[in-house]
Amino acid sequence: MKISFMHTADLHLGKQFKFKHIRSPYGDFARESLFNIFGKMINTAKKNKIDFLLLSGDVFDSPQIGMQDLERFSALLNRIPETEVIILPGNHDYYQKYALYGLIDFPQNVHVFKKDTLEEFYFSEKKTRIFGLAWTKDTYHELPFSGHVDLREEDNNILMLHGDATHASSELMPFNISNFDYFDYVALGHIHQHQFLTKRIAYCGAPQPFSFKDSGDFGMIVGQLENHRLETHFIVTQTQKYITININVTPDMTIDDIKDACIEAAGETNYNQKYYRFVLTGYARSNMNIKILDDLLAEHFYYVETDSGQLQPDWDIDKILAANEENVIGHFIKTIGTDPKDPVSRKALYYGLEGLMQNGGEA
Ligand SMILES: [Mn+2]
Repeated sequence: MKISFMHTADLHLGKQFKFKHIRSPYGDFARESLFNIFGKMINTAKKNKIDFLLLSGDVFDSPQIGMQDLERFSALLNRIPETEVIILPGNHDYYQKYALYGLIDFPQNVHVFKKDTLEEFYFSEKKTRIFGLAWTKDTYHELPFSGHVDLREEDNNILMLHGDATHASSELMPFNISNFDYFDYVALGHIHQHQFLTKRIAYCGAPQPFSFKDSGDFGMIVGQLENHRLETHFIVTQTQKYITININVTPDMTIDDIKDACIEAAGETNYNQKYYRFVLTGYARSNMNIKILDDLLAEHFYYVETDSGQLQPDWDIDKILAANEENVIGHFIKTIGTDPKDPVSRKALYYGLEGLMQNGGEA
């Protein structure tokens, strides 16, 4: 029997985002974007008459998700009565007796794994068995499942797991995927970067990047199964992007020059929903108030922050000359002059010194 499915995980609905710009509304926007993407997924499921929506854990950022968020979530699932929705609790939203999402009445098409031993939901009309086990506490040193199930040839057999297939010593439910390669499809959650570990075993990844640590594409996996033949596609769903750019500062640059360098390096015309971080390295003139750079850039970007932690103050040329009187560095300074007036010579002095000092001069 032919079936279709959508596989997503790690939505972290309700997540509290923390940005360096704490007075800003960005956290609210980012949190709302997760519901927005989930709403679009629901529309996609409806339009394409998807048979199964697999939610492989960390759907909620915590088991204490608020009632309003939970009702929004439930109402969205209510829009796709023809799609069977399978929820696997992960480490962030592990199942507890008093977890709100375990107490509310979900629509009939919603099925939640609630035990940390292998359970299954069987959909006889679609000849499909979906196996999984819930997190019911926050740490698992091993998967509480041997890996063996007797499968029937006539069924579609899907396994859902939330845990770490990449680190055997993980406390977040490590497992060895080679134990599960006899399933038609294994829908994994937990790692936010999507990856196909084999043709049939995949992390769908988070639908949206969450911080500057997240690079690459974020989306979901859609698939079809028929007579154990599997076809899958990764679909990008992200609406936001985090971009980190290094800017090399030299002492000849004014604050406006640095601002322009940042804008030029970004090289985009549409900044909406893009989070920029500029990491400044090199040497700034000693009288520069770098703190105002954030404000100068703020007019230009949707979100911007700067990291000037690695930025060094400009050198005291006279002091360097005194300490390097007899070597090539001193000779270089004397050739160009300690305080050249024309910009080209100034640049030559700073760039040349940067190279020479890296090779062991005394500052
Ligand atoms: Mn997780």
